[in-house]
Order: sequence, then C-alpha cells, then structure tokens
Amino acid sequence: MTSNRTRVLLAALLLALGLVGCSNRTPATPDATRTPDSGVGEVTTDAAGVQEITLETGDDYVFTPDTFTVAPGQVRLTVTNTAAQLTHNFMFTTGAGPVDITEQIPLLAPGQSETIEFTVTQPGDYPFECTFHTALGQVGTMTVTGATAATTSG
Ligand SMILES: [Cu+2]
Repeated sequence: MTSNRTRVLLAALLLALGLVGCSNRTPATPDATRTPDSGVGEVTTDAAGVQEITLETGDDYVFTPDTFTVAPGQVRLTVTNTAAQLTHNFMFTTGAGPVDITEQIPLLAPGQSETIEFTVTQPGDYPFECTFHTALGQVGTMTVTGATAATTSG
C-alpha cells in the first residue's frame, strides 16, 4: 500500500515538475552577434501618442529585434543599418498580415538610418522582411495587440 501511494505521489510530482518546466519556458533568444545601441528594440510613446521603435541591422542578416509589439495607433519605425558592407531594406510582407502596410524603406545603405510612419488598426501579426535577404532568414514580425495605446502607457 505504501509503495503504491509513493508511486502515485511520485507521478504527481513528476507531472507537476513537467508542467512547471513548460510554463517556465523562456522564448528562445538568439545569441547576440553584436550589442545594439541603447534604446534599440524598445517601444516608447511620444507626447503625441505615437509609438516609436528602432530596429538595427548590420553585416549579418538579422533585424534586432526581429519581433516587437505595438498597440493599435500610429507607429514611427526607424531602421538603422549599422553595417559597413551590406545594404538592406525593410518591407512588410505583402499579403502576410491582417492588412497590408505599404510604407517601406526600399534601400538602406551601410550606415544609413530611415524612418517610416504608419497607422495600424487591425490586431494581429504583421511579418516583415529585408527582401534582399529573405532567403537568408532576414525576417521578423510586428504584433499589433488588441488594446489601444492609451491603456499601455503608464
Ligand atoms: Cu538585408
């Protein structure tokens, strides 16, 4: 009897550990190949309520960050190319998001930084890419939450 009870307890314990292990799973973060400038990747809101985000890309084929989240509203997105060699661009993937965002940065030479502004209303995931390097995996996703910008700023 005791050994049965022990087995049940052990099974419950293992199950609990398994569940904890799952819920504690942290999102995979790629090893940083370079240190982004401070402020990169943080979504901030200016006095007019415009959400601002800066992405970096360099002599590799990644956007840093490659995912970010905004609330419905106006977004001012800056992409900085810190590369010495590579030219990049920034476009939302046509037909991939809830609605198409046509604002884009067609060409970003090494050392260049460009800013686009657009308004999002439809919640969901909006994939974006550097069309020069899509095949090399230079893609990312902007997520628009269901909440309004006013509720997320403190
Ligand atoms: Cu690129």
